Amino acid sequence: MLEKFERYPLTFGPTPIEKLPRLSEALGDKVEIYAKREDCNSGLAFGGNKVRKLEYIVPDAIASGADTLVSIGGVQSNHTRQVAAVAAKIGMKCRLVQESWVPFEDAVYDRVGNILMSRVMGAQSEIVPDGFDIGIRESWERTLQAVRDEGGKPYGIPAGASVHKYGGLGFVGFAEEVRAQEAEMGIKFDYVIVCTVTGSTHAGMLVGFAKDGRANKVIGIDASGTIDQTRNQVMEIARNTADLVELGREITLDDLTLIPDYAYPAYGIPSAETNDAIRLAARNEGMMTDPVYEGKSMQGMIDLIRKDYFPAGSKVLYAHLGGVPAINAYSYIYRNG
Ligand code: 1AC
Repeated sequence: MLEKFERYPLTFGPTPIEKLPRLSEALGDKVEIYAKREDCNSGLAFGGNKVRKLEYIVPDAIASGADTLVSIGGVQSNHTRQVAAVAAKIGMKCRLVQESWVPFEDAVYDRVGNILMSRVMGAQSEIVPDGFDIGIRESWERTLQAVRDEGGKPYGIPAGASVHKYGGLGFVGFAEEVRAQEAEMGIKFDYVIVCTVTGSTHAGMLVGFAKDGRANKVIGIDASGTIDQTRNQVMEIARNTADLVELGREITLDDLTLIPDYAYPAYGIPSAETNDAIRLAARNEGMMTDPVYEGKSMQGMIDLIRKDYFPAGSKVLYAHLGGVPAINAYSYIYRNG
């Protein structure tokens, strides 16, 4: 589906799929759980799902003649950390707008984890007071203009690389990769679990799996807490991506499965159940997830298994998108494990 698009390799190659037998057993062996490890996809500052997306965006950035990547996210944004790493790798400057998306005040929230790495990699990171919003932001547009005013040539990458014309392509590639791995493994996944916030990871998967009739088997676990905006954004990106890859059919709301039940109490704040899910995966599989994204999709998957959402014997693929560096900013919660 992606042959006609230029790709700048930033990942190690296809990400591993591993079986999680102890987590499956801890949940009663009702389903077989596997994880596809996007968190181990690259040597660029711990990698993660945005690197896969940026592989299809970087050729456009280079072709534009830009000298500075300008992006945006929360203070502990994984996305901005990955943009900083990619900028360093391709020899561009990097300006990051870090909005105050999360009302959380760990003493070192703005000094560790993602933002620490972005700074070490040379990105100029500016913390601004604006609250959570997954859309196009004035703060980002101001920084694009500031780079121009200083004589630079900016290339804008919106939050999560999502509302970028090529933002969905990387995860169309994920679906194609899964199909190839299924053929090698001699199995087929019945469901894919993904954390959904800015939308292009879910949208890309939805389009990629639409090709074999599994679009609505991609189960998005909303972690934004702004479900209407996230739903609209996923649909818009999916439709744009379907046009780009010439899917050959309309994307409709029936293709979208997006579950709002696990985003509480707010974006970026883990519930007691999120923390239990993080510990269960860590203690049974040594697999770390974070309090903002993957802990919430882990919580959603665990709860859906417990509630028998999946027919017995289903093969469930948990897409581990990365994001663990943020856990350092929540150290007080996990001080005793
Ligand atoms: C929200 C895009 C997002 C991040 O890490 O900044 N996942």
